[in-house]
Amino acid sequence: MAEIVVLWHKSPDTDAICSAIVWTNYLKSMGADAKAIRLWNPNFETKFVLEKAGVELPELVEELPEGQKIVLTDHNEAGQSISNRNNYKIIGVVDHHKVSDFETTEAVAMRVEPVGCACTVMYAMFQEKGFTPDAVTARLMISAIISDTLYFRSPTTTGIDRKAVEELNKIAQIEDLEAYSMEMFNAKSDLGDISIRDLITMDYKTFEAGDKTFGIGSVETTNPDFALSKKEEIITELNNLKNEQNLDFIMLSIVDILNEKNTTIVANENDAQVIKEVFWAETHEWLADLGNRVSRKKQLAAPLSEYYIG
Ligand SMILES: [Mn+2]
Repeated sequence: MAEIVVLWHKSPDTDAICSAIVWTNYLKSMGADAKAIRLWNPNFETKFVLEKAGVELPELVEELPEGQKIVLTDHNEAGQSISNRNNYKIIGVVDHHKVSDFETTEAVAMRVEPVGCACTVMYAMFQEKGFTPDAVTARLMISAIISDTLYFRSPTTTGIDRKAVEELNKIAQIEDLEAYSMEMFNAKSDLGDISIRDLITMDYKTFEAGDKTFGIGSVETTNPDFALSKKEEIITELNNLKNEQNLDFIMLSIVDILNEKNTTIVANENDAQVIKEVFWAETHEWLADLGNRVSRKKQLAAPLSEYYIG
């Protein structure tokens, strides 16, 4: 195993995987012996991005040696990370999420910024070191930013994300970014014969707030009807997952990327009540119209955390 292993998070999205590969390239260009490994498989959008970039998926690894030095990208919370994380030595984090239940025994190189994408944070760090990413690395960073910000539609988007894409594309030279973003979103929406459990957990995170734990899945798609047509099965599976994971609340948001609209599948009466209190939204036939709340981090997880912390 390499000296430093770079890890993405559970239910990885394009930023998780691209940021881990990008950061591995960064560490290597600093002379470090680093390697990204695969603990969880990519979604259809990320597969498309890697294929287009001509980048191989990192090697699948089931277990790491005890005491392995690890770097986390696009996450810091334990629940989203490799299990038994305390058996390893976290030496670095590059992220753009809230910091929570994060504890180390030694100092760690931690960089967290409130921008739209982990790759945007990395771009700033490249610049500070005077490193210019190669064309493939630049392409991965652009793809991650497009994915996380829904091509600048999400309210998590900052001017820094836009600037990063503009500058990175001088290197990557993607001819039509808008068209490329559509190809990415269509790839993500082409769910084929995916199982209901995979549909829910493909882009799924659990959060701790006070003494409560809740789960939020998100299906970002250009074809919301596909997931909505499976509502009944999804409700059953949401309740199963809620029981298995001992959650206080669960929801699955079907996010229509192009129309910036969130229709959320509600699993039971209890969760409908929470949705009413937190988002002021009524549930009809197990669906709640959550309007333009397309960002899980900013518009779903944050108000739910606030609600549970009180
Ligand atoms: Mn991200």
